[in-house]
Amino acid sequence: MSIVFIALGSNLGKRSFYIKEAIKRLQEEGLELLAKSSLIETQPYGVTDQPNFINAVISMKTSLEPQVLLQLLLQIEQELGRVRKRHWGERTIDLDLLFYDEVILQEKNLILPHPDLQNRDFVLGPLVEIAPNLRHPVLGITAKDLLLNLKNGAEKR
Ligand code: PH2
Ligand code: MG
Ligand code: MG
Repeated sequence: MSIVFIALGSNLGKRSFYIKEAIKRLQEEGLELLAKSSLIETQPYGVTDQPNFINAVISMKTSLEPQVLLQLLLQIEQELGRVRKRHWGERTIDLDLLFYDEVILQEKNLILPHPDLQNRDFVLGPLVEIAPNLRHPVLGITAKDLLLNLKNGAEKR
C-alpha cells in the first residue's frame, strides 16, 4: 500500500460540490481517505483572468500504481464535466497528484513530486494543515518550511 497526496481545485459551477464529489468517487474506487484539509477560497494563480478557486488537499492510501492512479484522476475529472479549453484555465475539477510515497518520477505525462507545488500557497496551506512534517523527497524540506520559504520569498519581492 502507498500513501498519496492529491490537490483538488475547482473554479466553475458548484465548486465545493465538485471537490466533495471527487473525494467520494475516489473512495468508491477503493482508495482510503486518511486526511482532508479545509476547503479554502483562493485567488487564481498563473492565469489570473478567471474566477476564484476552492482548493483542498487530501491524503489517501492506495494499491494503485502511479500511472493507474493518474488515469483514475483524469477519468473522474472527465466524469465531473471537465473541459480543457486553455492551459491553466477554468475547470469544474482539477485533481493533481502531489506526492506518491517518496517516489521521484519524470515521465512525459507525470512528474513526481508535483513540479510546481513549492510555488503554490493554495497547495502548501492545505498540505501543512494535514501533514506539516511531510518531507519533500527532492528538496529535502518539510511542507511547513516550504510554506515559510514561499511566504518569505513573496515578502522580499
Ligand atoms: N490551478 C492551476 C492554475 N492556477 N490557482 C488557484 N488559486 N488554484 C488552483 O487550483 C489553480 C490555480 C492549474 O492547475
Ligand atoms: Mg492543477
Ligand atoms: Mg491537473
